[in-house]
Amino acid sequence: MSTLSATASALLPAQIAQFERDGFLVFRNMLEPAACERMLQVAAQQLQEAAQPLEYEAELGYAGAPSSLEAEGGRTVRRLRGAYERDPVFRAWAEDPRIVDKVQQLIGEPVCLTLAHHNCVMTKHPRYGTATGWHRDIRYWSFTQPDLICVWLALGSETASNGGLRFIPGSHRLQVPREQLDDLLFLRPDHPANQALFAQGQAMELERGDVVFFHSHLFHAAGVNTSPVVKTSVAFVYHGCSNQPLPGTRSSASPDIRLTD
Ligand SMILES: O=C(O)CCC(=O)C(=O)O
Repeated sequence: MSTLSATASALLPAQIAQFERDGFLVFRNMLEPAACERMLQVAAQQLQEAAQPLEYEAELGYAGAPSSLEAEGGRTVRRLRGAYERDPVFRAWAEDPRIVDKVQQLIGEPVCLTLAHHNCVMTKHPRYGTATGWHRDIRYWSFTQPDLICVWLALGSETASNGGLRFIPGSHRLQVPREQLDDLLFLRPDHPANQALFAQGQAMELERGDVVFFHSHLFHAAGVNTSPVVKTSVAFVYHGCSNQPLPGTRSSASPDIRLTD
């Protein structure tokens, strides 16, 4: 049985119940402004240098993305990948006991960090940054159990107008028939049965230093950035150490970092 470190980061039973019910939990002002500022500076510098590994909007190919890397806006970055190894400030955040202790309580066992996907600084650019349809993040991973937790840190204000996240509370517990999803596992915008789900979507309003924990089965989406400023967030994903990546998948091809005993 692993123990929580002696920090003031334990969750209340009501918070655990809220996560189980809604599939997400928001913590206001969790990271200090100076650390957020340092991360923003590093991200801006590495964007400027186009420091690899990067993921471009053109590679994702969502609606409205540049048609190729050579097209106008083709080098618009979606993710600064490999955040854990980009700079100590990101690694320290990924391993921050305030996160790890909470994840451990939510999943009830020792915590591992997967570097297989997310593990990134997410940017949403005013031009060429695209909206993301309703999806579950579990599409990115292959684990024994579909129970991973994304920890999303806002480095600035995130609202509906700059492409902030939207969640469908409780949707992590829904069984959704395959026909309501498209080939990439997005909820089909035109499917009649999805309309009631979309109507339940709630915009997350985050400020610098706010953190949201959400379950990998929670349906979420995000819009475009109509502000003049790049929206920048940090996303790491955790799982219980007994929940192992499936052999031969992308999830098992990247390191998994054990963060608790
Ligand atoms: O910022 C966005 O557009 C959504 C990000 C997201 O949900 C994802 O990449 O899985």
